[in-house]
Amino acid sequence: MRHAGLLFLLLITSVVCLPLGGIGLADLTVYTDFASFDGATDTAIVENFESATIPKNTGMGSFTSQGITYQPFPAPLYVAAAPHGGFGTTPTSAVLTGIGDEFFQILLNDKAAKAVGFDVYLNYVGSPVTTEYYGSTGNLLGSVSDNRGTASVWFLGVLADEAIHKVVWKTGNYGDQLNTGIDNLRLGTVTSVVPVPGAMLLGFLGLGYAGMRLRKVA
Ligand SMILES: [Ca+2]
Ligand SMILES: [Ca+2]
Repeated sequence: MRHAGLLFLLLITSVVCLPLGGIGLADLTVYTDFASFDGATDTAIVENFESATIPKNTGMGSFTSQGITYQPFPAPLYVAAAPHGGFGTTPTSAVLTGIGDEFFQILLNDKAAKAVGFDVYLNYVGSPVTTEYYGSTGNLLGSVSDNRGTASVWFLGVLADEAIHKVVWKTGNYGDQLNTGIDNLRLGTVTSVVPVPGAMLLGFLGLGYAGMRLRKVA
């Protein structure tokens, strides 16, 4: 399959915060367009933050929805009902963000999955959002620094060699006024891995990686 230059896959492996003891690095494959991610996975949206059981425009501590737990560090979580200002691109539906700088983690619990994706909202400031992906023992599988700007709602999807149990979303600098956030969290399985055309778009898309290497596709 072909996706005209927008497709690239990367393996990223963490170079920081790994536990001692010779545990092998797990590989992450990163997608920035949904069509390519969808071609390599079988996933479904498990959370769109629209449910009436999720309060809107209200500071919240931890909450659980659809078996998934959302925890702030420590500033309150906030599900912004649309339309809501502060994002680079104004959401058209409810989006998970935070009061103050957005810094939260998502515990997938018994929905841990090898394929995880979501929509990404960034802000005007241009400070990157870092997402981190953890395995069953709290092992860091990899991280992505996302600084694609405000031109769109972006997609970010990762595939891992082992189930992802936790996703951490970190941003700082002006998050009290300018929001970042996620929507349409989707989980599922890996069905195939498609070839990598190259990494030339990395700088263009403003993505950074910890310990990047390209995957050789069988
Ligand atoms: Ca939504
Ligand atoms: Ca905020």
